[in-house]
Amino acid sequence: MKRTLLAAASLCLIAATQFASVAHAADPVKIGFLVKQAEEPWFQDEWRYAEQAAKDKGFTLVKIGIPNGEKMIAAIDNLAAQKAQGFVICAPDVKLGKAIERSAKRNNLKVISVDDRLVDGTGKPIESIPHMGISGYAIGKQVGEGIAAEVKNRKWNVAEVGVIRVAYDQLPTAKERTTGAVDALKAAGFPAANIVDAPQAKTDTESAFNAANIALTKNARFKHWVAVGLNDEAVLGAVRAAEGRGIKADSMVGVGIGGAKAAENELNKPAPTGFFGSVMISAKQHGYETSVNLYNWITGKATPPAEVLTKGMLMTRANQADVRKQMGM
Ligand code: FCA
Repeated sequence: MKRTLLAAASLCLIAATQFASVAHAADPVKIGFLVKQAEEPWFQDEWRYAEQAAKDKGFTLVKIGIPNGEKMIAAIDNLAAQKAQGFVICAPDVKLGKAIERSAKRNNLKVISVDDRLVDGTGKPIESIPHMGISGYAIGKQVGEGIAAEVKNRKWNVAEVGVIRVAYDQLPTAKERTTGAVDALKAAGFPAANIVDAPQAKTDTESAFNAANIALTKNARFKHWVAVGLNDEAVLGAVRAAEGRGIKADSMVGVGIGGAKAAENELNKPAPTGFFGSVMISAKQHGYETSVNLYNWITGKATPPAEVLTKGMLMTRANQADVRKQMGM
């Protein structure tokens, strides 16, 4: 009798375990999409395309802005409490990489990074976290080449042109981008002595404006200016600061990186400004593909590629419709 009961009990246990695993497989997929600067048009676009992926694949997307480390950890814990299975993240500071890895592990969540590659305590990329970012140096070079071509077109003497590099060197992708831009300008004949660093405290327009203002005040000797930075906001800040000092569209060539709403608004103002163009990058690829990669990983369909680096295209007033079309935006 005892034995029959035991056997029955273990059968129940097996059935229960099987039921549990089936139920688990059928759990609705929920993923988080965490971004450092939710108000920035680039991140709004990423979210929009991630929503599209959620619709196409039938999962739930939870969008959370994480302006600092504390909010980020709270968001990850919150996702776990909501029974999410993973998240895509652009962290407020890439040095939080190890903390992210730990809290994802603790909560049994899969994680993919987007835009900004996470690093460990020694500054090395964390290879175990799949990543999609832009090819920063190559895209920076496109910025520099675009500016150099326009400066040539305007027949400016490069010796009289100041280069504002709105800098945010603590973020590796930012440093790669502006280094690529400056290298291309140097290769086009711009004197190294004309490059003026303007370090920004944050990666938004206001911080870039403040940084550029100081740089312009200290370097009144130049006749013309060009500006580079990690994103459109950085270059817009420099353009606005220049305008404030009477340096307008005929004396400034700024080229940003991004091509989202901020650039679109600027390039469609009735009169041209010093914001000459932007290297458009693909918010669609970054938002849509990272989400689908994570979905496929969670559902056991495929492991995500370890690293994907995406390309950009120079967009100006002259070719913007065509670039948007070619980038599928
Ligand atoms: C970084 C920048 C953003 C955007 C993104 C692709 O996260 O801060 O503005 O350029 O890379």
